[in-house]
Amino acid sequence: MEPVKPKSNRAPVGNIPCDNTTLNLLKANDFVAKAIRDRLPDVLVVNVCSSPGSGKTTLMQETGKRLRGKLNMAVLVGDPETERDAIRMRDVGINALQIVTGGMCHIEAQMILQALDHINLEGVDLLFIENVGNLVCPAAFDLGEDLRVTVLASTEGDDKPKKYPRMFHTSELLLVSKSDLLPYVPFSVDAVTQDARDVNPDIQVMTISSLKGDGLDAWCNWLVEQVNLKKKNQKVV
Ligand SMILES: Nc1nc2c(ncn2[C@@H]2O[C@H](COP(=O)(O)OP(=O)(O)O)[C@@H](O)[C@H]2O)c(=O)[nH]1
Ligand SMILES: [Mg+2]
Repeated sequence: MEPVKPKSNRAPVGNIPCDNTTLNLLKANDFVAKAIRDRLPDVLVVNVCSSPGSGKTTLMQETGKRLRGKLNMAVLVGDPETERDAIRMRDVGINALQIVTGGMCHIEAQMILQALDHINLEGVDLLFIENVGNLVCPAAFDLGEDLRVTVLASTEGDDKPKKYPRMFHTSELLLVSKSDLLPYVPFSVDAVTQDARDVNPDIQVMTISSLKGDGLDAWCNWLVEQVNLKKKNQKVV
């Protein structure tokens, strides 16, 4: 698989075209995102986005269990309030730190940069950011990640990519979660794949169930491959 372009190579986000000029509203965030990339040259950073409840934390727990002994993983997890998700992850032995946004609906790069001083990343190959549950605002904020993954549960409807296009446009991978519920809900994986590819022809799609384990080997193999690609690129550079 081709190495994926970093977000910084993409068209800048947060631009409002005016008559004769463009206001780069998110420029400050992009500077901080670059500082994060510079600070983590050999750690693969994956920003996991979704609506609340699509199964991000459960996926982190299951991923941590499966990657044990293969990769060293850590998670920064954002929520408007509570430490619940970090506690759930630490309960299964994952190195996790909660970012409480104080009501904010997304994580900004500055929060990640500050959090890096409070988590031990020695020997870590893979740093997940579990973003605040929201398919709108997080899409606009580059967090210095290498890859963006959007999780969409089978219970959320297969019509979301065109309603929330920026999230799908800026993601490398769409994970259709809760596949164990597909027999019970009106959700077509083919339809959501088509919708997502209309928005972003390069997006990859995988179907998983963290509850039953379906698709998790393919997901974990993809992560290992991406970590290796990042390390190789590092050597080449
Ligand atoms: N049926 C089913 N339920 C799941 C699956 N993954 C997570 N859940 C449930 O979905 C709810 C939300 O999960 P959570 O991981 O907290 O989602 P988050 O808000 O995106 O972090 C919880 O009740 C989970 O047990 C799955 O693969 N299948
Ligand atoms: Mg969560």
